[in-house]
Amino acid sequence: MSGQILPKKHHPIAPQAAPGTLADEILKALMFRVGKNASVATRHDWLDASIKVVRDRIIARWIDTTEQTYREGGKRVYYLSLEFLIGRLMRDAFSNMGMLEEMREALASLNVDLDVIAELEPDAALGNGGLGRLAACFMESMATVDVPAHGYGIRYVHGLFRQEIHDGNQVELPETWLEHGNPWNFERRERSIEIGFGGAVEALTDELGRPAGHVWRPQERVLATAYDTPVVGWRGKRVNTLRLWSAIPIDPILLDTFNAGDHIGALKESNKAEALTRVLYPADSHLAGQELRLRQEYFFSAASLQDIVDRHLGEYDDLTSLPDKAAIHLNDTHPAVAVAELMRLLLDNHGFAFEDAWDITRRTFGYTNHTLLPEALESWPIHVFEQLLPRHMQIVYAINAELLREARDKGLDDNQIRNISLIGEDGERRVRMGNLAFAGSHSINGVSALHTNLMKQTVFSDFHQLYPSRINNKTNGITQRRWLFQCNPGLTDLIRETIGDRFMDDIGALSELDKFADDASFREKFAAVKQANKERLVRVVSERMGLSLDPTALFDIQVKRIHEYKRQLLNIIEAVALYDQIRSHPERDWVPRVKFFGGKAAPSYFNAKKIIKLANDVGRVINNDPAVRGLLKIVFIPNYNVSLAEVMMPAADLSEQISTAGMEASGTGNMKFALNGALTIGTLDGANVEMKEHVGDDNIIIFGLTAAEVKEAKANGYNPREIIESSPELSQALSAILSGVFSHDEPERYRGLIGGLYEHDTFMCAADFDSYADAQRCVDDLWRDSDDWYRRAIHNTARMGWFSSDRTIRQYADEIWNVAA
Ligand code: NBG
Repeated sequence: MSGQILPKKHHPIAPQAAPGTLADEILKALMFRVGKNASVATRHDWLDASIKVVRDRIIARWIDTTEQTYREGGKRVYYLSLEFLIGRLMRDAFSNMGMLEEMREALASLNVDLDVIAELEPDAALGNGGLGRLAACFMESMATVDVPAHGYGIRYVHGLFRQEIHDGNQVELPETWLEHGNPWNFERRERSIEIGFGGAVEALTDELGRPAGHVWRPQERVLATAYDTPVVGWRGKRVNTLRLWSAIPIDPILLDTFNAGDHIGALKESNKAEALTRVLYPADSHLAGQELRLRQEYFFSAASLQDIVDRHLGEYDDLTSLPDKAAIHLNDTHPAVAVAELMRLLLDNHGFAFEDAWDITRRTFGYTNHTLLPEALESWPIHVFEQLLPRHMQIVYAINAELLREARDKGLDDNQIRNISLIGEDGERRVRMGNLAFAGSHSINGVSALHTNLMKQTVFSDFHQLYPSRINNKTNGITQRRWLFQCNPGLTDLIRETIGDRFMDDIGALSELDKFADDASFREKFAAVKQANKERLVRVVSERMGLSLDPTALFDIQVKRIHEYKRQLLNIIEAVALYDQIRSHPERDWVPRVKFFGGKAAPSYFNAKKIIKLANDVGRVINNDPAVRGLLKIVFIPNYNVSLAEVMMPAADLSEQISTAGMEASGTGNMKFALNGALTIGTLDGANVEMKEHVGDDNIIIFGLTAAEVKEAKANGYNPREIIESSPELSQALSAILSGVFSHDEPERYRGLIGGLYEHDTFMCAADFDSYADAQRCVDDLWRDSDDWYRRAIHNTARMGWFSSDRTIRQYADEIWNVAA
């Protein structure tokens, strides 16, 4: 609850500030824009007033940059994404405007602690995980490297659910980030766009009875209203716009129905419209499948395209020049229907011939693929698609005819043609959104070198043969402003003291830190910063969970969505094996470790929820066993989100990036940890491969099968039972779990999850177990030599500059969008 900063009786006189100072501005904002006097202001009021003071300066730049973009007439980037996992914005904005310290002091002079009010800002969780957070990092980097860009998405009323753990189980509760309003949002009622669904298509003829195009007559309509958030780049250079759409009914109330006495029925339309943008689908790398999801996808894609087209026509005569002035980017297949929508606008509203429309479309769109997991590849049953978007269905067929003709001309065989078709014919006929996105784009990129290569060999191999120059790689990145400067001020200050400020504008200069790895006094300071960050995490765990932890132990962290391919299970099984070893060999010199887990499971993902329960069960037993003497602790921190990540990344000694090779497209948490000086234990998967190249083989701990070996093992009849039986440690750990050591109340609880590993270990936990356990003991050895450990940790920080999203965005700008950066 928002309390008062000071109890009223001690505070009869409001704090004063000299005229013209920042503190005075804050007081004025409190008075005239929040409507409160300092003596009665709540913490939320102070937060609101502080944001408004800085916001004014941002708006001034926002208007400047917008005018400048219009004046220069350059190309703009439009980043379409169903998810933007932005988290809190205050620190980001203050810091990028260079006002963080000034604001801190001004507030302190008014007896307000900036860190305390910062905690009250809601964490905008309009995304699930890596894909949504990447979009947020990209927005900040585009503003920083001066790319004129708009992000387009949905303003969900409820973002990703809040997770509580009750008795070891995940419980999902609604997230209400808009409860106190949102000072970063500007509602643009004037920018309301009508979006249609359903209905029928009319084929027109001219006076001589010849075909003259089509009109779609939708049966349902809703309005998309824009909410804009300014996105400030580093040093406030450029301010771009994140435009999120909200659905509102065209007729808020059906008065006739109401007057006839049906009060609930009168609100039917209104409820239906509002349901569209009410919740974010909580599925990560998994197909949501429901019609409402397709409605969301079309709703925001269509609104965004209308906006883009209107802006273009406000400046240019017609849409022929669209590809020269607009680069529209599809963040995964979620907005892929935009390809058909642009075709519809060009054909039906602007009279283009099919070939010309198709040429404009393909030159305008780019598409990023973020996963190869078959269960995540979106497709829609023809009847669902057709009923909701009848005109788009016709257009998809027309595009498909053209595509398949081209493929046949180029000599692709029947099987290949089946694979590239926009319509899947196995079983129920479905529209394949990945194929639509591919066909409609001039560039298709993967998110790490390995993932891009696998894309060429697997999902898009036939497309790759047809269009060999379209697939390219853009390895992901993270913004160092949030993921170093803001979340780790201690380390940032130490780096500045050591190598100066240059790295803050040119992250490449971070490499100057490398040589300090051999400087004992620097290592000591680096270690002290890490220690302080670990203590901060210890405080958070103590406050939230009432657990006390030893901050000198090795902090081993795996935080990310819970997914079988990410193999939290492998980590837990190894912890169980270690537990057994500690009990059997108490005389050995065990390294004290705390294993942290955090992450949300999709509400319908049964096994992922079991994994959460297992982590909690195992933790309860180990943490309370006196024989362990506190040498091993297992902590599952509830409700992992961006704000918690900001505390955890700087506090890690060891980062767990242990997915089955070939399955994690890139990963970005891996980058955040390493930048903050954690060593990675990981497989050769996703961007880990490139991280190894950058930080050096000695500074990362790699284990397990490679992607090629996983494929080969599977092809050769992988037999997990055999492997389990030949590994005493693994067998023992699995038997312990199966026999109910961690689930006395329900001994059979893990029969499915663990018992299943013997028969079909899809994610190769058994195959990689011994190698993983060896790697963990190797980590223990490294940790024992603390000088050596920190030497490696420093190399990690110093060599991670390449993984900045500024680098990624410059590559997109240069190689895909063709805009200056
Ligand atoms: C995720 C991948 C991650 C990757 C992010 C960002 C989806 C569909 N994909 O490995 O699983 O880092 O995208 O590219 O969420």
